[in-house]
Amino acid sequence: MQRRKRRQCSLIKQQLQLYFIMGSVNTGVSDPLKVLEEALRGGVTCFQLREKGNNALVGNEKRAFAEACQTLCQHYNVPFIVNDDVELAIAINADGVHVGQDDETAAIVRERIGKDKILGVSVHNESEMLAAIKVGADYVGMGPVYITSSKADAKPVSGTALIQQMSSLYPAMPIVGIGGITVANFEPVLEAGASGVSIISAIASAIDPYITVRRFKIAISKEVFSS
Ligand code: TZP
Ligand code: MG
Repeated sequence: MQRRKRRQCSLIKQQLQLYFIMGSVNTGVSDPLKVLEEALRGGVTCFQLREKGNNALVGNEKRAFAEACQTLCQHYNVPFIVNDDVELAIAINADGVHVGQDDETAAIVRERIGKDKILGVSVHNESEMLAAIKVGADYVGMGPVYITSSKADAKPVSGTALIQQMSSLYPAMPIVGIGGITVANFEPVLEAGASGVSIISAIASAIDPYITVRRFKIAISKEVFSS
C-alpha cells in the first residue's frame, strides 16, 4: 500500500474507534444537542447524524439540526458524517456520508461527494464487502452484531463471525461493528478485527452520556493496549 494511503487508513481506523450515531428522536426526553455535546466531551471519535423514524426532522428543521450537530463536532475536531442524505451532506459540506445497501449506490455517492470525503457503507456479506472496496469506501459497517431495537428493518443478528472473516481476508478495509453494542459486550467486536464500535442507544439513551462514553473509552483503551 502507498505511504499516503496507509496513513489515511490508520487515521480512519482511529476515528472509527468509538463511533456515535444519533438522530433527534434517539435521546428520549433529553435534548439531543446536549447529549451530543456530552458524548463529544467524553471522547467519541466520530459522529453520524441518522435522522430517521417517527417524528424525525425534515426540510429546514433537519438542516438546522444537522448544522448545529456539525458545529459541535467541529469544535471537538470529530468527523461529522450524514446518513443517507447525500444532498444535505453536500449542502453543508459534511465530512462524509454513510449509506446502506438500499440507498443510493455507493458508487454514485462517491462520485457525488468526491474522493476526499469519507464514504461508509453497510455490508452484510463478502460480495457487498468486495463492492465497497471497489468503489473506494473508507470503511464498512457490519451488523447487527447483537439484538437492537434502534433499527426497525434490521437484518438478523450476525454476531462477530463476518467481522472475523472479512477483517482477515481484507485487512486494509476498516470495519466498524454495529447493533446492540454496550460497554459490557463490545470486546468480542474488537477482538474479531473491527477497528471500532458504532453505538446509538447505549450512549443516546444513557442516563449520563458523558460517563458512559468515559467508560467506553477506558475499556477500549485497555482492550487495545492488551491486544
Ligand atoms: N444498523 C444495524 S443495527 C443499527 C443500525 C443503524 C442500530 C444500532 O443501534 P443500537 O442502539 O446501538 O443497537
Ligand atoms: Mg440507509
